[in-house]
Amino acid sequence: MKKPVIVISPQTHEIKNLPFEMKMYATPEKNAWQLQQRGAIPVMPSFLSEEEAEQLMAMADGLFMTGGADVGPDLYGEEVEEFCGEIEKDRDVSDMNLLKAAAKLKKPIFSVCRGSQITNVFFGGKLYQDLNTQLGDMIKHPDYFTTKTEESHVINIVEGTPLHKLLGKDSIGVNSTHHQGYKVLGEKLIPMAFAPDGLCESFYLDSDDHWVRCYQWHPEMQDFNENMDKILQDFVNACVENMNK
Ligand SMILES: [Mn+2]
Repeated sequence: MKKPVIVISPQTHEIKNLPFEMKMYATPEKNAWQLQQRGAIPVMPSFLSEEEAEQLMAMADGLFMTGGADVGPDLYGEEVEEFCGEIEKDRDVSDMNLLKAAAKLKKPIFSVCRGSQITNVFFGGKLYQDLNTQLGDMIKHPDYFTTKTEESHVINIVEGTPLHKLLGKDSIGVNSTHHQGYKVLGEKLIPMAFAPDGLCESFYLDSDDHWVRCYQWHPEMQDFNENMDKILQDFVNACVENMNK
């Protein structure tokens, strides 16, 4: 049976402890593994131009936007504040090109962590450059001391949203390794879940013909978790449906 092809947005990774410099395009193994074991063929390109991204997305059935460095505030019309983290400019450009192509061709988009933040920005949203500095006393979102497989905080799921329909639950536990967050959601983006401190943690695109689901946490890292299983399989199913259209 033919399998859906899913494009994974790449990041770069510096290999240390070599006698020469080596930078690689990379993605955590788990990103590819989660898609593959659910019946998809994951592919990871290099950073791409607008034209290249469109040609590639035309051959694919879905887009997985991965986590990583901070999104450049210039993309949402703000100055870089001192509390903003590391920015990878060429990655920002490539990510926006992939999103533009997927949106134009209406390929399903599934985004996690930084991927969800830049997806929000792509649709016209804005971000907090640092939650603790800009919002002060909140629950611990940059919870780097737990492993990503553990639950850091609860999220409350909005009734009537695709996530609520998918899981049939009002709240679940999620990991949390983000220090930035959605400040303003983009046009036609509807919140699906909130943290107990009121921060939006998930949204979808209000559209009949374009499947877009975004999560501030890392469902792909929470192994053997019934909720994350459903969230990930939901994406692969959307890609299969798109492939068979
Ligand atoms: Mn969080």
